[in-house]
Amino acid sequence: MGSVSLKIGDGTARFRRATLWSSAVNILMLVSVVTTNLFALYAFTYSPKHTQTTIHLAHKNMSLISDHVALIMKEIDSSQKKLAQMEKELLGYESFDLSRPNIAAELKLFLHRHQLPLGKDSRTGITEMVASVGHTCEKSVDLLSQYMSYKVSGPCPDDWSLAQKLILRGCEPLPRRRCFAKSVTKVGLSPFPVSLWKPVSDNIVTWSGLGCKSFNCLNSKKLSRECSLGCFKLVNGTESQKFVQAKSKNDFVIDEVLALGSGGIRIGFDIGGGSGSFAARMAEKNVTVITNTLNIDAPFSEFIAARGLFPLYMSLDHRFPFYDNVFDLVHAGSGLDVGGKPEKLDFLMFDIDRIIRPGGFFWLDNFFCANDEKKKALTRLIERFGYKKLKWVVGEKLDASGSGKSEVYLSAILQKPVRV
Ligand SMILES: *[C@@H]1O[C@H](CO)[C@@H](O)[C@H](O)[C@H]1NC(C)=O
Ligand SMILES: *[C@@H]1O[C@H](CO)[C@@H](O)[C@H](O)[C@H]1NC(C)=O
Ligand SMILES: CC(=O)N[C@H]1CO[C@H](CO)[C@@H](O)[C@@H]1O
Repeated sequence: MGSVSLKIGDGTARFRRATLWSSAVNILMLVSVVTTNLFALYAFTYSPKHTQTTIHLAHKNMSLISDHVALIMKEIDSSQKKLAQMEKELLGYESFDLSRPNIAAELKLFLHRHQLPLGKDSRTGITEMVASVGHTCEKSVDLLSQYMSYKVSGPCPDDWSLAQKLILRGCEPLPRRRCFAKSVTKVGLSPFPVSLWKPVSDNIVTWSGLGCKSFNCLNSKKLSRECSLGCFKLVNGTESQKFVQAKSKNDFVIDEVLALGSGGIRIGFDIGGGSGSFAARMAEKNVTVITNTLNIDAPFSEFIAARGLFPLYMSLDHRFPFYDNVFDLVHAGSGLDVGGKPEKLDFLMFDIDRIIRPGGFFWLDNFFCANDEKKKALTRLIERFGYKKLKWVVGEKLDASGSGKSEVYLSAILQKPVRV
């Protein structure tokens, strides 16, 4: 059991291993079910061949049967324990095995449990301090060890893309490190609010690990639905028209949405916010918006920060680090499409609901529904939350690639109800 290899090669290998493991679990389950049934059959059809048995013998037979049953129960119990153990290992819930070879010393040090000097803490009830690190990190322990190999108090390796790779594999939060992250001189930052629409210099961001080495290059790329062709072009492009000019009936403008909130919209959270223009337009209305982004194929975080806006570097697999009912508005587009099982979107939607205050808005902005079925599923999900539909627009647009196919988009302004 302890032989589960955590060495991660390419994704394919990992997938194959996962499949093998789950087949192993299935086979084990099957075998245990079959054996159990055979035992049971044997036990219950087990009858004396000679009919003129004495009560004494019958008793003996009875006790034999109960011995058998006890044996079966023991078997089942141990199979269940084995299964639970395998499941634990599959999910990566086992705690880190720090005795393995090639574990970075810094990782050991960071993860080491420290007994509280004064014993049990009366307020929290804990007796030892544990370092906060995503349990899924265990599945990428080799990459993690690489990440934790550095010189203490020296410069960190230039490895932000390794860190992001770990995050995308669910290793979040990452462990802390004791080295100095690579820094770039931020020359030419403008004061707020001029900074909101001032082009950002190529020189103030780290380009290592990225295909493009300039914003010009990025502007010619279709990075995502939120950032396609020119999302870093702040002047004379389409980026500056977003949220102030409606290009289709699916586009709502900020003034119109704020008017629905009659002055109560002051703080917001933008999910998958591209280069931060939603937050920029909101800032002009004195609404503070935090933009959630990772640096996938582009230095989004640095760009947003250079505009004088707040980037939150976190994947959508992570519970939002905000308290319940705090935001007046949450804005999200196709970035919400997390894929996988429907429950995955469920978990995300419940977390979004959690952070919106009663009466606050959820602005679903041009959510791309690959097909009608997906639109229906999303609609059903939203309706479960009992939001008031202040606006609800299903639109079709021609596929941007020019294939002539039309695509379905959903935009809505939903108001969270007061639940008692
Ligand atoms: C934007 O367009 C105006 C007028 O067409 C031009 O004067 C200006 O130089 C352009 N700015 C940039 C950054 O391209
Ligand atoms: C934003 O706040 C400033 C300072 O209080 C004020 O002068 C300005 O009119 C406000 N802008 C909007 C759009 O409310
Ligand atoms: C296994 C066993 O001991 N079976 C006994 C059950 O009872 C009959 C008599 O009724 C014996 O002949 C069997 O040997």
